[in-house]
Amino acid sequence: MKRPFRIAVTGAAGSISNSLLFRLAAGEVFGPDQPLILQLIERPEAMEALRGMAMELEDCAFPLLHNVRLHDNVQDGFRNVHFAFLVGAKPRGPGMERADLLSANAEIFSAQGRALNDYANPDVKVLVVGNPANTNALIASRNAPDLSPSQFTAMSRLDHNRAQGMIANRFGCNASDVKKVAIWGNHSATQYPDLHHATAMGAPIWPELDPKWVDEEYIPRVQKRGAEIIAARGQSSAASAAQGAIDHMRDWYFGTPDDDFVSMCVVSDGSYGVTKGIVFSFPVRCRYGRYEIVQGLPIDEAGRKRIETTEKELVDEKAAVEHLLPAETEAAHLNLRTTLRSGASRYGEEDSLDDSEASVLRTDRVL
Ligand code: NAX
Repeated sequence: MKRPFRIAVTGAAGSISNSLLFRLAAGEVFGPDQPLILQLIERPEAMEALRGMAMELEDCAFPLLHNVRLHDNVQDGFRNVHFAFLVGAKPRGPGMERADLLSANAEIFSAQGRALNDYANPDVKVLVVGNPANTNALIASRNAPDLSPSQFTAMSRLDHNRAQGMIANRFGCNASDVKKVAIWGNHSATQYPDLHHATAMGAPIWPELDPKWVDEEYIPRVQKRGAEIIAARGQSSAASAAQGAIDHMRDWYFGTPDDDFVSMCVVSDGSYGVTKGIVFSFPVRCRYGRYEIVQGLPIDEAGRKRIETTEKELVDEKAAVEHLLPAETEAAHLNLRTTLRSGASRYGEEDSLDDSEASVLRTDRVL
């Protein structure tokens, strides 16, 4: 039997996790033969809700679920983890400006970056879902001097899937027949969903599309889909966000198909002229646990302008949290090469799978 992967999930009692955890435990991310230990992290106030979640996980009797550990702090929660889903974040409160939201989350994610640096497996792969996801990922990465910036990513896969699903709907085909859509930039309303390289059932779709429909209907709809869902169901996307997180991590780990690419927010290495050192969504291909930004895609004038708009938003976000970005990690972020780490099978000497620490609430204590 394989040794278990340790998976940390923050915000584990929240809505996205309510879908994500069960599908993780069922083997949908790391495969049907990969045992898991879930290290679930919540705010102290939410530990009771988290215990409820752990009981439900236990009640599923998942064969792959080796253990569930509940933590109210990231130091214990990130210990020896191979993968981390950073889902929990501070939501925007009434009257809160975007800058306030950025700095409230900046504190959370700088502490999480430090804890990942100090306690996680050195090959940890990190996916930030909690908003503002791109800048949160940058803050975490900049606070982890011993990890590579390429180990930190943020999620634009939900946007990518939305972009793909809407095209499938328009062309009357299955979503899996739509390939090579791309999301550029921020996971926000400035993102640029790009159809220039997309195909449906193997044929390029751009010649079939009315540019007015793309500009005035399609792009705004993808950009504002989150708000459209909140208006319709009174709650933000949860199951589809969990699906995006599953797809992102699965493809990072197992690789992308040869005839397709996916969108991931990664630290910019200057590809396509995008400012280095911001976390920006690019089309990427993954192989052997590494990702590589797809190079050489033609970008037209209108696309270039859209990329500049979303890039500027991320540069401004970075400026707003500059005081939380340690100078010592700047060079690593500005001189990034796409030589990325692979593998998720490194186990620390001390990783004895011992669950006896006092800080761990074992699920059998709550039953
Ligand atoms: P919920 O409010 O349902 O759950 C969030 C959970 O995080 C809560 O249980 C809360 O106690 C916990 N939490 C907050 N701060 C924490 C901390 N410092 N440490 C550990 N846990 C903490 O939100 P949910 O709907 O699950 O959404 C979670 C995040 O995903 C939000 O920031 C949301 O904006 C973001 N989203 C990101 C998306 C993306 O594509 N990148 C799409 C979906 C979603 O909007």
